[in-house]
Amino acid sequence: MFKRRFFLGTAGALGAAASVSKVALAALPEPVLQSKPDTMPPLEPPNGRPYRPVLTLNGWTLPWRMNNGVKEFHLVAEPVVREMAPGFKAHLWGYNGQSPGPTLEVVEGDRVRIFVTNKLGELTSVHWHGQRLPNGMDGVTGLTQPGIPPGKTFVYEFVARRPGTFMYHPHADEMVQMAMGMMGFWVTHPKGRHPLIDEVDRDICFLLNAYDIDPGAATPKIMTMTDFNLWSWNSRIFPGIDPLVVGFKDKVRIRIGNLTMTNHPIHLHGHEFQVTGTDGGPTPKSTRRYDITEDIPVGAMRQLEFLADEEGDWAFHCHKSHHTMNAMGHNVPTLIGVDHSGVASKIRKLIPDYMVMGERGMKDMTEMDMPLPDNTAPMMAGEGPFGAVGMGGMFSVVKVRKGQKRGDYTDPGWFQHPPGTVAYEFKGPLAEPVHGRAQSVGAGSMPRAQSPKTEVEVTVRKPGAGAHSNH
Ligand SMILES: [Cu+2]
Repeated sequence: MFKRRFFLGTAGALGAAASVSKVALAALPEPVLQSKPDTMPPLEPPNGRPYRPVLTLNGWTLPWRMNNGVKEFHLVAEPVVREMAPGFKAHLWGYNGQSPGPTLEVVEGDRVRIFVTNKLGELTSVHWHGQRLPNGMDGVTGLTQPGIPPGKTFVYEFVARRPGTFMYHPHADEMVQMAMGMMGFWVTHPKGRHPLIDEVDRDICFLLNAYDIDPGAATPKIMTMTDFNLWSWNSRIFPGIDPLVVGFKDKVRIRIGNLTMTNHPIHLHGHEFQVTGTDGGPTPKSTRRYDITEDIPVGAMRQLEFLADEEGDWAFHCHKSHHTMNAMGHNVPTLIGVDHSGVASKIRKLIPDYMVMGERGMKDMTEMDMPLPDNTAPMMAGEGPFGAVGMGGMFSVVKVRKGQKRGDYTDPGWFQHPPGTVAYEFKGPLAEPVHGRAQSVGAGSMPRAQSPKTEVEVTVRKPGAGAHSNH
C-alpha cells in the first residue's frame, strides 16, 4: 500500500513536473528569430481568419501561436547586428534578431497577446502606435506602465479594433532606443469586405528610418537631431534595398511609416497613386486624388495604391536629394567648374589616399576606386544595366513585369526595353545657340529703394565646355 502510494506519488510528481514545464512552455511562445536582412516571403496565415498577407521589404512577419482563440506573439528587444547594405553592418538595437523588428499581422477583431522580453541593458516598453486599446496597454513608460526592466517579460493584450496600417516602437528612452533602430510594422487586415479597403494583388510595407554612423564605425550616434548620414528603408540603404516586384496590371498597395525626425516626399516614377490610408484609417473616397509624390510626415503612416500598368524598372525614392546618398562629409565646398587637374597627384605624394571631390559634379566619385574605411557604405553606388546609378539611401526600384506570378516577389532581372524605346545619343551637328526671345514683359514687382554703386554679379561656378575654358 505504502509502496504503491510511493510509486504513484513519484509518478504523480514526475507527471506534475512534466506538466509544469509544459505549462511554462505554453505560457510563453518561443521567440522566433531572424538572422538575415533579406525580404522573406509573405506569411500565409496557417490559422485564424484568412487574409492576403503583406510583404515586408527587407524584413519578415512574426509567426504567432493560437492559444484558446488568442493570437500570441513574442517580441524580444535586444542588440542586433544589421547588415544595412552588402559590406556594411551596423550595431543596432531591434527585435528578434533584426532592426526593424518583425511585422505583426492580425485581422480586425483578433484578440492579441504580445509577450515582450527585454534583453537590453535598460528599461524599455512597446507603444502600439495608432491602436485603439485599453489605456494601460498603450506602452508609455511611467505613464501607463512601469518600464520593462532588463531580463523581464511583460504581456500586452488587446483586441485589434480597427483595420489599417500601424507601427510599434518603445516609449522609454525614445531618443536612444529609436535612434538605435527599435521599431516595427503592424498591419490589421479588415475582417471582411470593407467599403474603403480594396483587395489588392500586392501589399508591400516598410518603415523609413535614419542613422548617424561615422564612416568606419558601426554604432549610431544617438545625440544626432538633424544631421543623419544614413537614410534607410527598414534599416537598409541603396543598393541594399530589394526591388518592389509586381506583376503587370497588378493592383499594388505600398504601406510606409516614418520614424525618422524629418519628412520624406516619397516619389514613384511612371505611375500615379492614390493615398488610401493614413494613421487614422482608410481615407474617405472623396478625399482621394492622383499624385506621384506623397510627403510622409514624422510619426505617420501612408498607404499608396496604384495600378501597375506600365512595364519597366521604375525608380522609387525619397525626393530630398541628400536622402538618396549615404554617409559623407557635409563641409565640402562645391568645386564644380574648378580645374584642379594636377593638384590631386601633388597632394597624393603627401597623403596617399587623397582625391579631389566633384570637379564635374559628384557622380564621378561612384566610378573612382576610392579607398573606403572598413565597414563603410559608399556615398553613392549601384550598378545598373546602363552603368553607375550613383545613388544611396532611400532609393529602390519598382519592377513591373508581365508574367510575374501572383505571390512571386523574386527579382526578374533588368527590364528588356522594346527596340526604339530607350533615350539615345544624337550624333548630328550641334546648332549654334540663339538668344531668341528678346522682349521681356517682366521687370520685378517694385523698384528698389537703394542700389549698390556698382552692379554685383554672383559668381556661379559653371562647368566649362573644356577643362580649362574658364581660366
Ligand atoms: Cu527623405
